[in-house]
Amino acid sequence: MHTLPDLSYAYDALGDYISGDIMKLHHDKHHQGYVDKLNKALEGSEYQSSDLGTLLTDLDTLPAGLQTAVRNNGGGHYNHTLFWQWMSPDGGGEPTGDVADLINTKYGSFQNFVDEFTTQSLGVFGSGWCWLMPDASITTSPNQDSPLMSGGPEPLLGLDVWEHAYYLDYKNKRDDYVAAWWNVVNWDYVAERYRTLS
Ligand code: MN3
Repeated sequence: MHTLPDLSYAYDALGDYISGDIMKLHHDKHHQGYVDKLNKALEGSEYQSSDLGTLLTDLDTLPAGLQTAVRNNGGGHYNHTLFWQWMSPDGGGEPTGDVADLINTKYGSFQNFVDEFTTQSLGVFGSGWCWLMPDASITTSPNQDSPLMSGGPEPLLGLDVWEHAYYLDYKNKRDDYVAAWWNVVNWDYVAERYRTLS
């Protein structure tokens, strides 16, 4: 059984950047929905206790009848579990150390990176995610797809650009949401991932 992880901070801890109303809806309803539908899809199958990352990496080898449910709901569970950790009430600012070096080497400056990541986030048509990968490249995925599904490594950082992530606070203004999100990015967690993934 897959379970919904608790947030490590209060629903309203991200202040005006992302409201408690959004966090509660996003975590308790949307993420819970992915977990419930994933469990329901896997019920009675031999994949019931399989590791989620393995299911996503090996998506193509699953029975055809399971692939869509695991792609959408397993991907949703996986992406959101990371997303809560990519934000923190103590977040924002700029990365330091190895992550700063990685970004500066590729983009010249932190601001250039922010501009490029923002541009790609705004360019996602409909619902999806924007990712910073361990090689410093920026990629996007539609829906709840994860870089794992295309055989890629795990992302260092990701941003949910589904409307459910911002509509209550920002209506249709994804650009305002992305601009606000930089103020809560948990660079300590990104650094921890970089140490283990690279
Ligand atoms: Mn979401």
